[in-house]
Order: sequence, then C-alpha cells, then structure tokens
Amino acid sequence: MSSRMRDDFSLTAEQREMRDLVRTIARDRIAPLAAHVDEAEVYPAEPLKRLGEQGLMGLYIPEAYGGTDMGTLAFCLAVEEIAWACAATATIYLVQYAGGWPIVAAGTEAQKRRYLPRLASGEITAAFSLSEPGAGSDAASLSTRAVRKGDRYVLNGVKLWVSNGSKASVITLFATVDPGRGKGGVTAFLVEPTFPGFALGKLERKMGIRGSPTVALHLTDCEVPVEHRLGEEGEGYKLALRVLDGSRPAVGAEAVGIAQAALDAAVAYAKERQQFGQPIAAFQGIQFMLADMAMQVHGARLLVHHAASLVDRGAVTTVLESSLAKCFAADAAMKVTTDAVQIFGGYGYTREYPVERFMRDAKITQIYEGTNQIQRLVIARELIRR
Ligand code: COS
Repeated sequence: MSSRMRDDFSLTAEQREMRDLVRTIARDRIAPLAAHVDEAEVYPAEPLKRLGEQGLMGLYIPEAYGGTDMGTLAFCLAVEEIAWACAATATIYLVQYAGGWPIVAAGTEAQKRRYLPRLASGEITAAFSLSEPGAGSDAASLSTRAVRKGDRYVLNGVKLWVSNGSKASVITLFATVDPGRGKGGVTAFLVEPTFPGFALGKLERKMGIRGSPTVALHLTDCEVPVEHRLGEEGEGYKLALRVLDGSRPAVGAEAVGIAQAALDAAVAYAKERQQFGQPIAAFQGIQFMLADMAMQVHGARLLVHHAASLVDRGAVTTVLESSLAKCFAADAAMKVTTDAVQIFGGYGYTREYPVERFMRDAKITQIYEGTNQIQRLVIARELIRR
C-alpha cells in the first residue's frame, strides 16, 4: 500500500501487530475473492471463518468471555484493512459488533455466557435491527410492538435493512412496549431466528456491498422469553444511540478502507497509463487530483482514530466526534472513489477494473448507521448545545 500515509505513530505494538495480521488476511484471502463476491452476490464465508480462527471476531469482547478486549480503535483498524480488500466483508464484520456489543454493554451474566464466547470464536454471528419501513432516521418512531404475556413478550411488526439478518444466530432488535411513550417505550431484545413467529423477509438487491445480505424481518406473534430482553423496558433507545458511538467510527473506518483502495488503484494506474507520450501521472491535473485524494483519505483516517480513541478512553459520550468521523470519512470515500473512476477514464467505468465497485460500495457509507444528513444534524446540535 504505497500511497498510504504513516498513521502508526500513536498505535501500541499490540494494535500494530493485530493490524498487520488483518492486513495479511485481507490481502491474501479476502481481496482475491472480492470481485466474485460482488458479481455473484455471495456470502464471503471462508474469509469470515479465517478471521474467527485468528481470534479477530472478539476484539470488542472481554477476555472473560473469550474475546481480546482490544477496544474500538483496534476494531476500526481491522475494519479498515478488511474494507480495503472487500467492503461487503467489512460490513458483515462490523455488523457483528453492532449486534454483539449491546450484549457486552447491557447483557445479564446469563446472556453474556450464552452468546459472547461463540461470537468471539466466530462460531455464530450477530445482527442489529433498529430500522423499519416507516422508521429510518426517525428511529424513535418505530412501531414494532412488544406486549408482555407472562414469562414472554409477543412481538409483532416488520424490521427493515437488517445487514446480516439472514446469517445471524442472535439479533439485537428494538421494539416498543408502549408507542405512547415514544423514545421511553423502546426496548431491546435478543431475538433468535428459531423463535416461533420469526420469519426472514425480502432479500434486498443492492447497488454495492452485494456479498453482505440485507433482509427484512417479519415478526408475527413472535414469542421472546423475558430473559431475552436486553436491559430494562424503555432503555432500548439510549442503548441504540450508545452502539452508534462506536459503530459510526467503524463505518468511517470502512469508508477509509474503500477510499485507500481507490487511491492505491488510481496511483498505480496513473503511473502505468500512457497518453501523449508519457504516463498520465506526469500531468499536473492528475497530480492535483491524487494529492486531494490523499488528503481526504488521511484526514478521514485521523478523525476515525480520534473518535475511536475517545470511545476507548471512556468519554461519557462521543456523539460529536463519532458523527464527525463517520460523515467526513463517508463523504471522502464517495469523492475519492468517484475521482478514481475519473482517472481510469472509460476503463474505470467497466467491471474490468475494481474502481467502479469501490464507488458503488462507498455510497452506502453515506447512508447507513445514520445518513450523513443526520450526522450533520447531530454535529450542529452538539456545537450549539456546548
Ligand atoms: N450515549 C448515551 N445516551 C445517549 C447518547 C449516547 N451516545 N446519545 C443520546 N443519548 C441520550 C440522550 O441524553 C437522551 O437522554 P434523555 O432523554 O434522558 O435526555 C436520549 O438518549 C435521547 O437522545 P436525543 O434526544 O439526543 O435523541 P434524539 O431522539 O433527538 O435523536 C437522532 C435523534 C435523529 C439524532 C437519532 O434518532 C438518530 O441518530 N437517528 C438515526 C438513526 C440511525 O442511525 N439509524 C441507523 C442505524 S441502523 S443502520
């Protein structure tokens, strides 16, 4: 990765070692499959298994439950490396954090023992389900209903855009115990696909990250035992927002990985492609594009590292920094990948080269884990509030 800026000045030896391991797996095992994973829309099972075998699924899980507890920055380093090779694999990888971290944060001892060791080893995977057909940015308006009946809750509703929902053995799913209470009614549940009344819905056909399955979930009198409620009734909304503190920098890291891959490809191509008797890298117009791309990638990476480090230091909330990192990195990825296609010219517009895939994959980072409009709203609100 010759066009990569130095960024290891603030990393520990342990973080660097872990990152180098992920980089090797990404280069040798994930990147060679990425075009096929995209074209055929297949689940990258083998690379994910490999990541599990190497202990890389449990970076956010305490050692007592089989993880390595390396923290959010380490997790973001891993996500970037995987996204550099294959954004679909990176999405699956980061979704198991969004699904599993709430168990670390709010789970009972029994819930932790039931799921965390198997999540850490990669034996099972998790998903996160907040959005609904009518509740996206306005997450608190969700309408999936949970009614307590004795020792169980009965859930009814439709959840949408559930990344990895068809592969997960446990889904951190948000429903309301009382729509009249707004945010105060939102409650989290650990739903398993074997529960009666649970059914997978439509598999989305997406523009990018096509190896990462995105599904709807149908809950029809779905029976969830009370011991599968995560936290208390009404605590779900805050838990969901806390997840986003860590998962937004991780989406930023995914964007950085995609953008770095596009920059690497653009630099290599500009040195090789001859026009007017010289490599196009000799033209100042191309040089200025490459310089701008490098600034975007490096700036985005530093924002991601900063937000993730704050999460690791236990900052009360990193709402502002997490949104800044996610928003800037996603916009940077969109710009850098679009410019990479431009540098490749007509070739870049074909599926012969990976840059059109990078551009399609980058787009989702501006949309999921809160649209970039929501991130700007959050950033402005924090600025004014302070
Ligand atoms: N950690 C802990 N508590 C938090 C928190 C955090 N990071 N962020 C907010 N809270 C608390 C607030 O302090 C507030 O508590 P009180 O009710 O006691 O005051 C409560 O949670 C609600 O927070 P807030 O009022 O800021 O939330 P809003 O409903 O105004 O948030 C937006 C609105 C639009 C910002 C929010 O709904 C959002 O991020 N939407 C996008 C959803 C999303 O990202 N979806 C995609 C995810 S899945 S792909």
